[in-house]
Amino acid sequence: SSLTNPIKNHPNDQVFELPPLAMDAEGLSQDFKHYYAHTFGRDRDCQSAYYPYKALAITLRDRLMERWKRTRQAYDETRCKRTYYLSLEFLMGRALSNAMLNLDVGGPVEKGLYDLGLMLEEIASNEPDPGLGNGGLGRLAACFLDSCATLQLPVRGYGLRYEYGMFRQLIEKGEQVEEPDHWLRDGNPWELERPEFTQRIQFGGRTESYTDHAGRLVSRWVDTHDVLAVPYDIPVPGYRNDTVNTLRLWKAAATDEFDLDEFNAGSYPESVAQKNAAEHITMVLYPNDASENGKELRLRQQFFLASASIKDVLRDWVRLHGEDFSRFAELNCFQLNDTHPAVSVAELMRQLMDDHGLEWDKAWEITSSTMAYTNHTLLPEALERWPVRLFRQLLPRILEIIFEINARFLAEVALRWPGDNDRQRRMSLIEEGYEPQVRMAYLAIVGSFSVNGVAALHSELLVEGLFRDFHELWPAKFNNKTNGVTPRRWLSLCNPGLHELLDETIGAGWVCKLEELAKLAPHADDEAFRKRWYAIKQDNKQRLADVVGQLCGVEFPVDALFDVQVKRIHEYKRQLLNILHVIHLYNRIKRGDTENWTPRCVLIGGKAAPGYVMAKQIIHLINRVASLVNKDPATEGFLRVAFIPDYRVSLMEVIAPGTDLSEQISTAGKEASGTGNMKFMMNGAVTIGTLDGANIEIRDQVGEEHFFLFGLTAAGVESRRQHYDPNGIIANDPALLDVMNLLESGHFNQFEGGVFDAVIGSIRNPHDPWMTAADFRSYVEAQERAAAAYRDRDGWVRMSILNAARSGHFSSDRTIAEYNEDIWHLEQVAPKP
Ligand code: T68
Repeated sequence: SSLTNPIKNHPNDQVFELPPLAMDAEGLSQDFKHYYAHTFGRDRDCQSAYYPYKALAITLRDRLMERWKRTRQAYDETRCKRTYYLSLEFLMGRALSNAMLNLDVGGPVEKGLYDLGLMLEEIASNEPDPGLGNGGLGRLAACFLDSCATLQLPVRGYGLRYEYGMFRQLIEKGEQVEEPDHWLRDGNPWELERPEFTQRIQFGGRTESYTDHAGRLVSRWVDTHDVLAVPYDIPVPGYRNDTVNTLRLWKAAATDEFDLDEFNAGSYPESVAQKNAAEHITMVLYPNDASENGKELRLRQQFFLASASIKDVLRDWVRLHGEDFSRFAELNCFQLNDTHPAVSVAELMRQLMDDHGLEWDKAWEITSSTMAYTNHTLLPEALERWPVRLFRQLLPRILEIIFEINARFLAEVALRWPGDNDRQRRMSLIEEGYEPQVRMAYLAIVGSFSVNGVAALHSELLVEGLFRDFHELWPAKFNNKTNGVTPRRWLSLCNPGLHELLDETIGAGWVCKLEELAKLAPHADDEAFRKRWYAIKQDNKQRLADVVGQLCGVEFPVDALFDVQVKRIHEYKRQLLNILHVIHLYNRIKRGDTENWTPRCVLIGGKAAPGYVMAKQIIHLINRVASLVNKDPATEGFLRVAFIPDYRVSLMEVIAPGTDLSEQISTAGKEASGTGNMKFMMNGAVTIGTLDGANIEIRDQVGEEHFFLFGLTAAGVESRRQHYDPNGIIANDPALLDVMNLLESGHFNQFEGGVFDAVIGSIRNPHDPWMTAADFRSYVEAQERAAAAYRDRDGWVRMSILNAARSGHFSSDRTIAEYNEDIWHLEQVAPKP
């Protein structure tokens, strides 16, 4: 538009001079009433429970808004270094109670509403739980943003504003059914649309060479089909420190141009319909947590995020520093959350060269000292490879740049290992073959100055295996950053009872210095303290039991051991091993082998990728076992089993505090880190687990006597593979044989012949990559130790306290401090008062 903003041209800042907003009960409830009645125009007759929530959300957002502006100004004025966290997923969870906690207005809000005759909890329950992520990787990004704001680090998240988040999971006849999650249907009070920062993103077209003004022969990208990227900003408040950082999510929108050829050919509707395709880019989150299916739309999403975010950063750079990029690398860092945004390496090169006129060497120096890459998996099926053909068609200019990066990189390899052609082939960014592919992890490594894994074991396995050649070439690039979770959401918010006891016992400092939980340890010997700890746990178990009752129709008595496994359903995570143990317990009950029995309630939850047949079969099996066990009168008082549908962030907020035993039972070497394990530990659950991912560090912290260890080690798994004989194992283990007999006789699928054949068959397969049978015996024994330990109530409570006390290391504040110390090197910047 040719009009300029009259406020911008106004000679003074009067317009922005507003008194700070009230933070007391009276002022808050005034605003609440104002928004409810005046802004949304509702009254007592309003049928929808959503508007009170919305009015409260806006009331709080106003308080964030003033701090948000001051934070932005502080970052601009100090010209500080910044980091951009690029992720296809941000699994933020609900924002309202988090905003109240961080603004420190929980008490006043509750009182203000109470004085109006309203219950805060009831209002807050109407907030949808945004599911813009699959699982651990997306939730980690959310915990990291929380810690960055709390540590006052200038970090901005960049992601996609999916219209539909993670699907909603229903269980029908024991099977998973997916339903679309239209979470934006009623609007989102936490987002601020910023159309003025819209970017134009190129796709398709072709490249052509031309001679630039300096006489250089250069390439350019032409005849493209462009899509607009419109940013929506979400505030990320720090804990009681006036910092509010930004999560910027891009929405795809069509340009208003028409395809003139089609238009002139008279196919107006077709020409307009094309626009529709553009908007599909941010329509839906891909629901795969551990495999890439090579869909074109997914690559479009990845490039769309990379291109829009980098353009946004470069525009800001030019605004503050002009076209001089000499200090760009010194003042900017991109952290790539897995390879999903790895195309950023080539896109930053492209923008620096094609849009800002830099030469290759200068652009490469900047790119390769600005990008940092975090790996989240060792599973080969999760490693991204994109067909060269797809790149050529969708991103021809980017492919040219990748080829050039590869040529220069391979020249470096040849210099270091002359004549080692096999190494060249192994390390090439392009995997040759019938369908040549771009190896995204290699692009990320070559283009980054830092590569990290997410737990000590994981980072070791990376440099010994998958990235061995690269580690040999650049050992200093590789490092570990063990994951963490935010103690604000995962202790303070989700466990108010414990929160209060902690404050009273060790002071309130633990919220931002979680190591201080160590001060709890001596209290484990204090009987009165243990009593209170136990009482809080029992209350939390009741809260969980109520939810299980509502959602599963299964009664969980709170004096039983609450044994919980919640996470995405995947063969490597071995929910199947868990259910084999349940069947074993059932078999014992039926045989009358119940002496010294510990009553147990087993809860399992998690989503299967819609195309993952085995995972869906596992869910089906769990549900069949659950209904048979629960309805058998023999199990009364001994065993209950439930599958909780639609596992998500807001459910975990009830589950973690109410759990006694945390199941972390992946095949060793397969779970990169795990983060649910940390949430459980913080809330006083004891872990039963393998030596995998961060379990190892959890056990190191809490001490082996307070952790139920079982199973092969990662090295043991690999050496066992050669001569793995599950059928021999089954034949020699009467308990496992009984379990297999029950399964194979169709006991759990009486009227559904064969439905579990694949899953049952996998246990007997000598090539079973997850080696479920190998760990069965040792798992059952660890479960027996756990059950015996639970019967000693005092001993268990002591263990529970020590687990929480030793969980300080797993705060994402510690993780982020390490990222900053070793990779980002940001200064803390506080907004002016
Ligand atoms: C998880 N990865 C790891 N991936 O499995 C877990 N993948 O061990 C780790 O604790 C966590 O990352 C955080 O580091 C994932 O969650 C995905 O969700 C994913 C999504 C798309 C494609 C591939």
